[in-house]
Amino acid sequence: MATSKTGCEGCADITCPSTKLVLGQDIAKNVTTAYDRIQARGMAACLFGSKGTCCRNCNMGPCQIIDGVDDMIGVCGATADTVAARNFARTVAAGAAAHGDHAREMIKGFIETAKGNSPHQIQDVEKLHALAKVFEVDTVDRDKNEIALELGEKALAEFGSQDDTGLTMLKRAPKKRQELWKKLGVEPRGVDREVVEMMHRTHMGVDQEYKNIMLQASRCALSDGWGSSMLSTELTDIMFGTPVPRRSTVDLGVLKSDHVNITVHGHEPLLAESLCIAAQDPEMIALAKKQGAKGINLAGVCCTGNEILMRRGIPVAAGFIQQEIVLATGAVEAMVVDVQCVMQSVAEVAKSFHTDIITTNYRAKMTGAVHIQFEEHAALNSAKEILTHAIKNYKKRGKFFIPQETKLDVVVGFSHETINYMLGGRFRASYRPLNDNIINGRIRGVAAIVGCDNFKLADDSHEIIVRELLKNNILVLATGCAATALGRAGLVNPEAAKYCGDSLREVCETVGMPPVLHMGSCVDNSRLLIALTQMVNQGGLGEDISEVPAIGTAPMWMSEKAVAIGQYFVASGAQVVFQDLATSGAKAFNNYLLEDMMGTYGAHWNVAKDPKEIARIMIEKIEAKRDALGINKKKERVLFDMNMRRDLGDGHGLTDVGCHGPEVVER
Ligand code: NFS
Repeated sequence: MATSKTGCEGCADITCPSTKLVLGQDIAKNVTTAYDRIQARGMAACLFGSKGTCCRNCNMGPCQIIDGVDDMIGVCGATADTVAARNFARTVAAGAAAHGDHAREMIKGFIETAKGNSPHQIQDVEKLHALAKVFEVDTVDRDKNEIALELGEKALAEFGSQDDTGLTMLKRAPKKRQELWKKLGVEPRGVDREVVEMMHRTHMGVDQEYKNIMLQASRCALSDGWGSSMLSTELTDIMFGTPVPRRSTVDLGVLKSDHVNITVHGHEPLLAESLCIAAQDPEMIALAKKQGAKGINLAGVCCTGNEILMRRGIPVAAGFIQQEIVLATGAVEAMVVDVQCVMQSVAEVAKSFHTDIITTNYRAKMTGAVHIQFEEHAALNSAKEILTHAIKNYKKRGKFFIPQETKLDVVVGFSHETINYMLGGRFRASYRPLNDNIINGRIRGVAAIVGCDNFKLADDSHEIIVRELLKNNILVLATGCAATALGRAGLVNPEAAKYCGDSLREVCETVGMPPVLHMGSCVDNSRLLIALTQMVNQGGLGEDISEVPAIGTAPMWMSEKAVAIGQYFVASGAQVVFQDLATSGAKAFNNYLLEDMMGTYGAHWNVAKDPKEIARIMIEKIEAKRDALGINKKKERVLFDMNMRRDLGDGHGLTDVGCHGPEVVER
């Protein structure tokens, strides 16, 4: 039964006001949520499973391994290190497969759009041309759809590629990183191939050396970050528009009492974008009015929410941990879902209300849900059929409760392109000002806070980490449900500059930007790879991502995708901090992840549970990078007037945050 949880081992207190408000209502008293289930389970997690040493890869076992105990190795002789590495690598493969399958659908939709078979248009022609150049697609005297078709086909070919030349996007990485990948033999060759090889190598009796297993895990993860995820982000931007800063709102208060509320939950923006178009159709609006509603209110949940938030400013009602809570309001006519991060329990919660869960993808059905297949070839018709079903539920709505006061303003839409303009201005669009602000110490470094939320840590963990980072003048880039949680905490808008240390606050206030830049969904973590590369290419912060004062965290990771992301960050040279990893039962392998990987990639994994400790590690690592770059040395402070600034030439030594008066510059 719904409770305002008071804590149990294995999960944490609810601090989120909107969650507490909803669960405190009478209408929610028969609702069972993940909080209740965790409380009921207590600390029942299997020690072998949580430490990574349970092997189920053949039928001689399952074998539960104890590292260092001779008769507690696998029946086949597999050691704790081999088993934990195989389990970890399979997690990476599953995460990469999820991103890969999502990307494939997006590219197929992109091709249909180029052929004129969808309700969408190629919108960002500038980005289309930029990407065509990367893929060596001729753009001269060609129509945008012709270019898009060839680009889409080349992108799709990356999935089934069998040659060994490496994925096309790898060449966007810093030169030094590309050389390292080549030397290590971890350049991904085909998106699908790396997942298949990972599954093969972790099959019983194949790869039994943990470092070698991890080379393929890196290759598989890189095929996600620099392959499928990046393809998905870029082609989605071209088709639906590259995000630009815009205002919107987040949290349960975005639901409307007098509208048909439809939440869109999952990941693939083809469905969500089609629903957005259909919801504006006069025929659909008229139907809603006929049912007594004032209109149709679409609201996002999880990453599909982030996709339409970034590009259309559609509000996000909830992140991962609130997917049951949004239904417990009793105010949702339908939750439309596609793939990934949809808890099976939503069908059960919906039973207490008039709400329908509508599954839309043949790959993801659910007992108790209504299935309406979303047909790409007839996207608008499918979207209307789904909306019609939802609208007709409006009349059945009973008692409901919307915590109206929990609706937070956010400014979102920071693609890696936007950062150029945001800090560089229209005439000097580049990463130069960001680099200069890092070099002069106004911004100490960049922290990416990404991934899920999870019931294992307190629901304000993201907020606690970010407040510490901001106080220490670290600029935060956020994606996924982490970004939604930070939005709920009021940190994703320019007014949050007041929580920053003096120098970061000065930069944010001058530019008018939030200190937490929302960069999109989880596939959009690929934007972070490009942003880091731009920082390297701009100069002054080293020659490789591993030298940039930057670090990532997925403090409340839940999904296997997060581990794939963590591994592609590390293999790209960026350190990461996670709340835990299922590897601690294998000493040598665990040590390899947490320390020795540094020697291979210039980055390694870190683990810490306490949010303040996570922040401390991040700050410490960023300062260590600054020390290594030699930019932490005290510099002479000189008052520069405009002429002196001009003499320095374009960009060099300038802290171009938009001010035009004399300024103190360090040199
Ligand atoms: Ni990412 Fe998105 Fe959220 Fe985590 Fe799930 S929605 S792709 S995996 S839970 S951020």
